[in-house]
Amino acid sequence: MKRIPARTTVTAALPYANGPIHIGHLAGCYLPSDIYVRYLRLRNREVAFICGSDEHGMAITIKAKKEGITPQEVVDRYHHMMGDALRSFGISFDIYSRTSSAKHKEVAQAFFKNLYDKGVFEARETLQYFDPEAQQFLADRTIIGTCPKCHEEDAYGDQCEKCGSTLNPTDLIHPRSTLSGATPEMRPTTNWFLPLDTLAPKIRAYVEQHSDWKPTVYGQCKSWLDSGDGLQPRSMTRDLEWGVPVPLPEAKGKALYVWFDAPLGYITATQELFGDQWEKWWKAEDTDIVHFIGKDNIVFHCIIFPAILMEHGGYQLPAEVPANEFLNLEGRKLSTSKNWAVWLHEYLIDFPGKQDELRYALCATLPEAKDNDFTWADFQNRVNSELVAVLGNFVNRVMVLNHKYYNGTLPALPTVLQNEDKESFQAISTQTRAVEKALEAFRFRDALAEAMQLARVGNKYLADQEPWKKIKTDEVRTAEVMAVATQIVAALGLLLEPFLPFSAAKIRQMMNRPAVDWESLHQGVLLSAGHLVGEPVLLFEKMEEAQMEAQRQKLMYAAVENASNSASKVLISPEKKISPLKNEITFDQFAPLDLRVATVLNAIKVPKADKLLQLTVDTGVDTRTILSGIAEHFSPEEVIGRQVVVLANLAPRTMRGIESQGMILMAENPSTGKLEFVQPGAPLPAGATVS
Ligand code: B3M
Ligand code: ZN
Repeated sequence: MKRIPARTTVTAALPYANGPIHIGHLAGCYLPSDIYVRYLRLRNREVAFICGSDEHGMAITIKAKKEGITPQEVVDRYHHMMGDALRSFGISFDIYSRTSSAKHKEVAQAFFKNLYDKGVFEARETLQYFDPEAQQFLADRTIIGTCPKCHEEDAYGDQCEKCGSTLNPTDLIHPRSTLSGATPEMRPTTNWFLPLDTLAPKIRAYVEQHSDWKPTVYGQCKSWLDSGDGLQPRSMTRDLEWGVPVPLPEAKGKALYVWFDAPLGYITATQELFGDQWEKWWKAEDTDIVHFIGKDNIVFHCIIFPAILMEHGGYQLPAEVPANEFLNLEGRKLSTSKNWAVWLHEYLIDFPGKQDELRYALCATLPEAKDNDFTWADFQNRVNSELVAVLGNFVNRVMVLNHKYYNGTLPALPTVLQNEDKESFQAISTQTRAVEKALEAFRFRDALAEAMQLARVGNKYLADQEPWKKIKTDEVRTAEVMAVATQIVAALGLLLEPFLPFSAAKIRQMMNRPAVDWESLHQGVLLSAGHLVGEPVLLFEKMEEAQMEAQRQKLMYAAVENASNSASKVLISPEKKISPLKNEITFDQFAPLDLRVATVLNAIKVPKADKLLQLTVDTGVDTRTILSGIAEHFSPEEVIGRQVVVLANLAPRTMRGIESQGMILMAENPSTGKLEFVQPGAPLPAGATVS
């Protein structure tokens, strides 16, 4: 048995304030942390739920540069938007703070000074890329160049997004600055490094105490520790204007590394929340610190942050780090830059008041052990066949019959329970235990399924007992059945609270029993005979196919529009190799060509054919397969969702055993030979003719 701590400090990763929140964020950490915190509160455990905006780091500087505004303006724009969106979905933070505050600067600088004064850091002079035009050192993300592995031309200094390799800026072939386009040069600079190599034994001892962490989390930590070179010193400062200034006179123009200051943001927020009562939330031995994050943040929360806390001393180290894997959307990686996302603020407009529907669908598909896919078809199915057909239907039938037969006054339970009554009634405590067990182990999908199981039990009980028939022959038994069924509804109003807070509140309102006293789930009877229930309210509505189709269309169009915007960089080349004009043709020779706008629905590589992609396209007239010799220029990922122009009446041709039914029009860059798509200037319905 795990110990029950006196209090739990729950944090959810501080989202970067450089864009709105999407469903990937929600599924990654905000929904699970909220479910967990709501549950702890229901068990009367002392808990603080801490979050805020991460307002430093390169992503924000880059965004500001792009838009010609200051980083502060960027974070001011998104900070409120993000906090509001999360709260609208019922994410019940006790505080949503931000790291650009004066208070946070104080906290982060004091932490740095503490470690500095103890001699923890190693000052190191290294050579860094410097942009001679912009007159500043370049962060990894502001240098792009050719990837040494896959030869993608726009790989970042820390990573190639095309092939996924982790890179150092010096690995790039032909590096260039994204600030000015200049070729960067190497200059010496001093930064302060956290010597993770010498701290490794302590970090290892800490990590190995937690072999009960989720296998994905523990495994990632172990592989960092056990990798060939082991842990390497990591710089905790950067040559950067935007950030918490390094509190040393010799460090002018330098800021704390964002991953030094961001986790300390949890501590700042706790101080803001509790004033001078904050310390026990981080320092008391009977406190558990639990970090909810996405898998890309594991190393920072399980290795670097604990190392910082250890070296500072006096702090508890994170007890649990229930990180999730990634959520995909309609088969593709969610991406802010590619605009492939479902944004929370847009969902709220398209589906007003339907936050629980999204919470439900996401919780049921959380990427707990591996990456998972969100699709609108699955969303619709979960809403219609689970929320509407099981939960909504059960609650509604009970409410309607209570009013019809008893004017809302609850009849008494049977004095002697029949077997079916017993089983259904006992399901309240059985399912409650199962939910508790799953939540304590951070298994949120299972927990939700166990809670829904109670609604299924209720539904089946009604279907078997058929009170609507029994009322004609046996009024006494009907009353007993309705009493049992109503107890189950009342239990659902508590049991579903962590997952579906809006609907659970409606159920409690219908039950005329607003309290959320979880422990009563173990005591059996929740409502006594004679209790007056409230009016029925609608819990869920069916999702129509057309609504789902509209969402898929919206996704496609947003991605297509985004792709055509970013394709507007024009390359100018000194030597143009323009091909000569072909022989003249007449209009009558041109007219038979059936050219159409089509949308690429899917793309895969053709096995053993380096150049070919097999595309599935919607031509408006039909969905067909086209083979296109573009595999050396585009990955399948880059092609899906694009609008293209196809020659639709070209005679089919079989290549590599696959019939190609048409041709995609491509333009060739005369100076580089790179192929580009010919696409409409604005999104058009598939099937639009080109002439
Ligand atoms: N802002 C990274 C992210 O949003 C980072 C988390 C900080 S948690 C202290 O993925
Ligand atoms: Zn690459």
